[in-house]
Amino acid sequence: MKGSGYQKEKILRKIRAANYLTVAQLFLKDNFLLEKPLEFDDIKPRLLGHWGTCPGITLAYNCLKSYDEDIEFVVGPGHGFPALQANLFLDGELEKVDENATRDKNGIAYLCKKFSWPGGFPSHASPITPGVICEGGELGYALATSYGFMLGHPEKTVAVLIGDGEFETATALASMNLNKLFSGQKNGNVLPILHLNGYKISAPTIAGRKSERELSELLRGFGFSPIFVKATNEDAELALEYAIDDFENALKTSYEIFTKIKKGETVNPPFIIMKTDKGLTGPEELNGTKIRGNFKSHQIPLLNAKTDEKELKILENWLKSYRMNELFNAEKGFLL
Ligand SMILES: Cc1ncc(C[n+]2csc(CCOP(=O)(O)OP(=O)(O)O)c2C)c(N)n1
Ligand SMILES: [Mg+2]
Repeated sequence: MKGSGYQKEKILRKIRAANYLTVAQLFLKDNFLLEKPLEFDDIKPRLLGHWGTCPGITLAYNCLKSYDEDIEFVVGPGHGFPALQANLFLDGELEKVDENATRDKNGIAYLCKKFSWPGGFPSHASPITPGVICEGGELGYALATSYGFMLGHPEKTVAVLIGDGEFETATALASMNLNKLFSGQKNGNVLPILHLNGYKISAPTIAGRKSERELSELLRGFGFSPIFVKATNEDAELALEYAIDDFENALKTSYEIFTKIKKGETVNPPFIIMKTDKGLTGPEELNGTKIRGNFKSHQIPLLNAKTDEKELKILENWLKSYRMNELFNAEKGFLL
């Protein structure tokens, strides 16, 4: 993907639209634009999919896409497919290969109805996802795939998102050594991005339990230059705003390093640590149990939204929090 310049307001709007469409894919079988109050009948009969990783995928996707360099994006957490799908839909990439994915009301309905549905789209990234070279799904291979991809292509840069759970797999950890085998001078640039959301399926991650110093020293030991991007403000929208600034600076620093490497200077390649709450922008808690920033946001945070009034209302407020009416209208389409 090739960027068109860093315009923070634009990135924030796109992130809101993508997060809305992510939640809509996970939950809705009707009333996709909330044109009337949300009802039990609008909710899918069987709720499945992964929410927690999605906002981080969308943050990384849009910061990389907006940077003025040609960057390939490999997504390790393929279980966050609804986020990838939402972004590919909004960018018109899906419509290029699927004539039903029009960027209008019908296309939105199609996207949501067909997510994780027989004969429709799978729940995870898959070979039918435009541009996918690593499905995710089975965690571990994203970093190795990225090193393989840039072999013999000094003109290429590949940014690779690695979940902090994936980072615990033997394959991902062993792949951390590949920067010692492949020269970034003769090959393309690999930019690993650790998505430090602190949790895997139902437990904290080891990287999440390390101090910043311990994690930085671990990465330095593997021969990388660690750079932090933080979406950690209590207020989710402010968290995203600050993270976008951090991301732009991290990419500038990364490219300065890549330029030095290309000139043959001895310098460790960059490694971004993107720290976010798991399930950022999602519901904060349910019945006294923390959801945002906890493993409870990993899959479907409101499992009883089809039968429980309170959960339905939380879902409706969650969807409304993205203010989709400012981002889309039926006549003009997306206003992004
Ligand atoms: C090899 C492998 N083991 C287990 C799983 C099951 N699994 C699916 S998602 C997940 C947690 C991933 O956590 P993380 O990488 O931190 O991603 P996050 O959802 O937190 O962004 C696991 C263990 C898998 N997909 N692949
Ligand atoms: Mg994680």
